[in-house]
Amino acid sequence: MRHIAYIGIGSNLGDKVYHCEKAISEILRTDRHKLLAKSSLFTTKPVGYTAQDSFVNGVIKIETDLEPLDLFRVLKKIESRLGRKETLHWGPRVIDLDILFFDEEEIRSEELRIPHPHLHERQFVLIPLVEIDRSLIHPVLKRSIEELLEDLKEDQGVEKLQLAVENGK
Ligand code: PH2
Ligand code: MG
Ligand code: MG
Repeated sequence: MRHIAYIGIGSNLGDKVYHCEKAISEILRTDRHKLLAKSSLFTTKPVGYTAQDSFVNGVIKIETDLEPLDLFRVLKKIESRLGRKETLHWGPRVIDLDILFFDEEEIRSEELRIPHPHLHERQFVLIPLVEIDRSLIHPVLKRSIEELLEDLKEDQGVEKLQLAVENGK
């Protein structure tokens, strides 16, 4: 069975852009996933635990033949291969790979929650998502990504990264 998954990518340690790009290429190394869309990368102020460095965040949309728990485990393996250590909850990390949506499924197990329970509160997720699919409907909240973003009035400090290589410079 083919499924559609959206994956949130974040890093706030070391070469953050490199870690995000490396994670994306690791995800795509198998023929079990196909890249359907990739957002820009953004520099973002830390949300939650704020006494930490800024993040680089982005989102990809993939087609996958894995089931949610298997995809989750593959992402955890890639996180640890890239050097992620379990430290503070919401603390600094080399790489964080979160399943945001998986088809229209709702999953609430101890190990995994889909849709990601905080995505609708976070501009660092919604702004990249809007680039990919602004009319995507959150299957639990029944609102579009664009509407969820409009609901967040405060400025959470999300800025598009300008990469020199984008212009061939
Ligand atoms: N991830 C967190 C907590 N806070 N803040 C930003 N800006 N970006 C993140 O990816 C992030 C965060 C927990 O996963
Ligand atoms: Mg996260
Ligand atoms: Mg995570």
